[in-house]
Amino acid sequence: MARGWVTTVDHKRLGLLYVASGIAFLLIGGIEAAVMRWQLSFAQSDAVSPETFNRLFTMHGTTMVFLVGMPILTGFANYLVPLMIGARDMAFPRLNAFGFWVFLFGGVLLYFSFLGGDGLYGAGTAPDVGWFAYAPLTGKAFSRGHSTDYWVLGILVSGFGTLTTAGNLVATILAMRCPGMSLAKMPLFVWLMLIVSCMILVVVPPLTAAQAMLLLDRYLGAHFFDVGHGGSVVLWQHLFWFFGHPEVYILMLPGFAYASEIIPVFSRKVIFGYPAMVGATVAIGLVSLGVWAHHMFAVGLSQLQNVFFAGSTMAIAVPTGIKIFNWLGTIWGGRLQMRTPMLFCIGFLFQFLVAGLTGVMLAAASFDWQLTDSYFVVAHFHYVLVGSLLFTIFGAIYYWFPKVTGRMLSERLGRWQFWLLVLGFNLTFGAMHVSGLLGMPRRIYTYGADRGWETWNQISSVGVIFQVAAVVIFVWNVVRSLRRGEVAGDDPWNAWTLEWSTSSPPPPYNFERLPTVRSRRPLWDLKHPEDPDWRFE
Ligand code: HEM
Ligand SMILES: [Cu+2]
Repeated sequence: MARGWVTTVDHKRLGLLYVASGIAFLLIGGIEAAVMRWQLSFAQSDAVSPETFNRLFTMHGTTMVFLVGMPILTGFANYLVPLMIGARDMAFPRLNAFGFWVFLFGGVLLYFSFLGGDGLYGAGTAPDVGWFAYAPLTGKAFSRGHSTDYWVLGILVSGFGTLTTAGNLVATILAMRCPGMSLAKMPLFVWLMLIVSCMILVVVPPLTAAQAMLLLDRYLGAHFFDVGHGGSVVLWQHLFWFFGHPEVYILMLPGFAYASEIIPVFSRKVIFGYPAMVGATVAIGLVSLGVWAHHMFAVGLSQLQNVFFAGSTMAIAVPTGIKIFNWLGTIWGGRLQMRTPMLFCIGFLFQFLVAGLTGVMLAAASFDWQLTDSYFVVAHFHYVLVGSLLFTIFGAIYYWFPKVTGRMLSERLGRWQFWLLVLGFNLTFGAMHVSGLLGMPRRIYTYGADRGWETWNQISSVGVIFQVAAVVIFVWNVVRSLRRGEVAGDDPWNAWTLEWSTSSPPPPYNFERLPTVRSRRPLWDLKHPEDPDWRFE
């Protein structure tokens, strides 16, 4: 039984292994966040030492981005893309398995840092340089032990797995579609996974190259980032953020994909503006490669450079706005069914709007000069990564859980989870905007009682309690539903993409006979051959 999961090359099983690993790392990253929030709840607190706090935010940020966001998007893509395009598996099943185990090995290696090494300050040698590991902090002069090496090797190795799977997805989507499924008939989910995979293939190698340069600096006497010998610390920032900013879209676009599949089904309408949605995604993919230095407005780039990157960053709001407009256009006039997947998408729409607006504010270099490295920025990216991404991930789990397991998750528990998460999330990160505007810098392990930040930090920490309760209800809902959830049947939501044409769970070979597709709603065509021109139910 267990052996089957270790040796599997089946895309569905590998998809589930990715998602399960991502959720396990989410719980670990969540515990790290809760400990930080406990430390920051009171002024002058010494619940944890400054060194440990540095390791906590470094591991939290690194885990959430590389070991939560990445595997969960890869897992959903792995499970759903072959089913949605009418294929039996990915183009390269063995490479797919290789990709997963290499990814997991990288993640475990990163966490081995807590146990290994020189143990200078209690928490082993977990990395303490922040998730973007700026030079010269990462040089041997300031990072003597192996903590930074674990950060470099853990991400480099897991990144290799991510790269192979991205290549596999591109090959699968371009070469494995069933008869009749032209690019213009692909589900939006598949389009977004194609663009995300292309972005991964473009931006992960520069990060890998920068990490190799850092190892050469640390062990073979190179000077890439060593200003004393003609190197440049700003070079690291350019290389890291050339990866880092597209990375946040690599994380967020799958969330857009989940919403673009869920919102139409629960509005009983087709998506508004399919071509514009595809176009906007391509635009986001391209423009996001040209905004990276908005993370470096305070580094001392030239006026012209700052103006260019401020402009390009504001420009990305246009295609993103088109997407929000099209989701609202889909909901407008629809017969809404407020089931849990839809609730999470509605929550996403509101919180993503807040994230987008503060993003546009921070794109103005002069405004960013006041707030860069403050809790206003921490609030902004958590409205993206938690308020938007995590909400769409929960929506996606509630939507596709019946297909994967054959059982429904409890709607009642789902609603409790949703409303507790909305309350907790907005308390935690809403209050952080104020702490930031009041001047609280990020990455400080404590602060003076005279700063006026304590109340806002306590509101943030109380919010975490509600978030923890929501996650506990989620875990209980999954465990309970796996055993005695309502039987789902093949197509519980009356949807129209091909994964719902298979049994729940799908058979190992996916399709007895490969389907033939003649529209963007292949399952609807099968269910309603008499009504080829269906638009509204
Ligand atoms: C769910 C509850 C969460 C809470 C309470 C939380 C809390 C925090 C806190 C307190 C910090 C440290 C801020 C500082 O000292 O600078 C932080 C940093 C960060 N968080 Fe979260 N976080 C949560 C979820 C997430 C998620 C889901 C993601 C990404 C998917 C994420 C990504 C990050 C990143 C990238 C950093 C920056 C780390 C650094 O400065 O190196 N967080 N978070
Ligand atoms: Cu950015």
